[in-house]
Amino acid sequence: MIFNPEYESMNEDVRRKLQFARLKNLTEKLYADVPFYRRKMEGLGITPRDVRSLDDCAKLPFTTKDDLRDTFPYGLLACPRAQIEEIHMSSGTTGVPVVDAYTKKDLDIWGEAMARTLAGAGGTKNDTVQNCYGYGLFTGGLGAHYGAKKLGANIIPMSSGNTQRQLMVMQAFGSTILTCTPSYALFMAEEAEESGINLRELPINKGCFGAEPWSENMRRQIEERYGMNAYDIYGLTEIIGPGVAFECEEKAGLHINEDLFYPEIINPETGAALGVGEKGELVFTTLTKEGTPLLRYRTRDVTFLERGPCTCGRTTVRMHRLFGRTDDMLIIRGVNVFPSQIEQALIEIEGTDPHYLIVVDRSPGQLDEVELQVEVKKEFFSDETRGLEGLRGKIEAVMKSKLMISVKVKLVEPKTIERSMGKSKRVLDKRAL
Ligand code: DLL
Repeated sequence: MIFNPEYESMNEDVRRKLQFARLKNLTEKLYADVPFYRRKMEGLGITPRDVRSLDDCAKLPFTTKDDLRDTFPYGLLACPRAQIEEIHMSSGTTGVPVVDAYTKKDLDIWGEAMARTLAGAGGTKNDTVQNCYGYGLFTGGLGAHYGAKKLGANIIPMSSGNTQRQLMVMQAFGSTILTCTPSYALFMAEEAEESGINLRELPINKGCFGAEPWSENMRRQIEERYGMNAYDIYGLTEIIGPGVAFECEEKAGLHINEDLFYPEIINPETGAALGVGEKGELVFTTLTKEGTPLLRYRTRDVTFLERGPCTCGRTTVRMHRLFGRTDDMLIIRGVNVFPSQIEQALIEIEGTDPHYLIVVDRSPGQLDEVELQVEVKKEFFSDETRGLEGLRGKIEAVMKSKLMISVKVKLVEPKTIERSMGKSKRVLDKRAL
């Protein structure tokens, strides 16, 4: 079901007109009310009058994480403090606190964006959403909560953690939609199996997972273990939280709510615009936000955009599932490696679980060394050592051929790599210490 066909299935020309009108309005407002943006525009020698078409967005200044750090906490506020109803914050992987301050209208739009997301997964008012994203400053919990409310679904506000209770509630209330990080979904499945609960027999049949990188392999595992359809959902605190983009039942890229968030892809080194289909850094301009609107925010997330009709009937541009982030790209002996590539390579190797940790260190001889700790499936681990040695060699060979770097593989027993109830940590870079 398309939650809001008027906007989600809009004719492209009409949408571009709407986006342009909103962009124009936004630049005027920021120029008039936010000294930070007026200074930035003046620095480039432009005023809102120079924005004469949607493509002129490329003339506007970027906003970076450093800008957010420098203006923390209220420097980017575009409305009087009294109009703010709710504040969220994330310190993300980089430790820079980013703030989103929402007015009433911003909260309404957030609910709408997340209702579209849940509907994208096939959710309706007849569903019961078990929401295990963390409630609090993190945007996941309340974002999914407002979306489920707007959809008219029944909502169970679990927050993350207390897995046995999650499983009890899932059985007792017959939850049908699960919302949490993909790693927590897998962790819950492991606990369920250990407690003798067959998730496939429960009504739970769809899930909206995001907030961290995950792979097709993890999707397959979640779908099999729960007997559900698992969908990728994307968002970030700075832009609104979850609700920026979501997969529909086709699972062929994430539809961006582009009437609300205008996307661009740029070359992260030069800032130059890249075309549809070209991989680069994702940039967003918030088109309707009142509290903390952002112009051309550099997300550091790497993907490409796809236009063209989707069989679901939505006309919005789609982004490919994230390849990684420009700032968690590892440079190992000069070779660029994303953790997601390592995970992707692991998929093809039978006997491994999608739980891994990449430990990077620098040996006394000044060469970077990578140890890849990989969990082995229970059946494999109880096998004779010869089988394990073979598996280790196989993984090392696959890494070498796919990533062009040598990796030392350490096979570890099932459940030894730390599990996460929220975002999981995949890289331990000891070189920075
Ligand atoms: O994680 C918002 C969110 C909550 C999204 C719940 C989806 C579900 P932040 O804490 O600000 O916000 O982290 C944002 O997380 O820039 C990405 O690098 C990463 N991220 C979010 N969704 C995905 C995804 C929330 N589906 C940062 N795949 C973003 C990969 C994701 N990475």
